[in-house]
Amino acid sequence: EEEIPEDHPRYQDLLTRHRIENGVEKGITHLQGMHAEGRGSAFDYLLGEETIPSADEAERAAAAHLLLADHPVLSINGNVAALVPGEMVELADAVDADLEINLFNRTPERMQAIADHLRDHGATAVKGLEADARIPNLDHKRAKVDADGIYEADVVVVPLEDGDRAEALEEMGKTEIVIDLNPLSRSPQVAEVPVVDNIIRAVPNITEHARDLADAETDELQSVVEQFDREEALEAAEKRIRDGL
Ligand code: PTJ
Repeated sequence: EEEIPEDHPRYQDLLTRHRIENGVEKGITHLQGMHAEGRGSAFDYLLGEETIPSADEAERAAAAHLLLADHPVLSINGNVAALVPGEMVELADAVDADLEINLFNRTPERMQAIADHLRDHGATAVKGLEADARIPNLDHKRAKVDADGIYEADVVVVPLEDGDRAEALEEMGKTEIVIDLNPLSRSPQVAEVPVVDNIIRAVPNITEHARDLADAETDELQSVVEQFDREEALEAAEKRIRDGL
């Protein structure tokens, strides 16, 4: 990462690619994660590689939801672990959330590598390895979650999530915060809070909003939540991308 000069016009994109490559080499990220990254990168290019105002609003609403939650959980896959391990640990600390590994292509080796990686970045507890509960209406492998983690969570942050799982979690009645650069993808479409932003910008910004709102009264947090309009945010992101073409 030191090799990329920070003033390079595509600095963030190069950094992101580099982290995904490292993740694959370390056995953290699935090969498919490279394709996912390529798709994300194309959308980010069209968004101007910046947090657009509607995404910042979504990030503030996400922070408010997390602070209001009884049991918030942040879901981690192979791309998330490679891109923002320390940032996810910081967010979990800021809003008192659990971290749970949940993989699309689940293998014991990758589960372990990611758990170790998160601990190297300061995580004290990592969920997902028990896998003693199932999300209803989802194929067996994708359905595995911890009974005291995602299964019983009221608010879940699911970055770079596949559509089937996002829908199944929605059906369980959870408040879903989805981070995904493609506003037309099914996951942001079903999310209560769709965050259309690069995860490397989104997560630190949610943490910053959470710190800013840390002393807010419940009323104030609720009004942040209520003022956020998901349809408007999705439309603003789509418009920005179309204008970027
Ligand atoms: O580690 P695993 O086994 O759980 O697998 C994880 C991946 C991401 C490979 C798997 O879930 C997958 O194939 O996902 P998809 O269907 O490719 O969806 C990934 C979504 O994330 C796409 O809509 C991308 O546009 C988006 N995306 C990619 N990189 C970023 C992103 N969104 C935000 N920030 C990014 N850096």
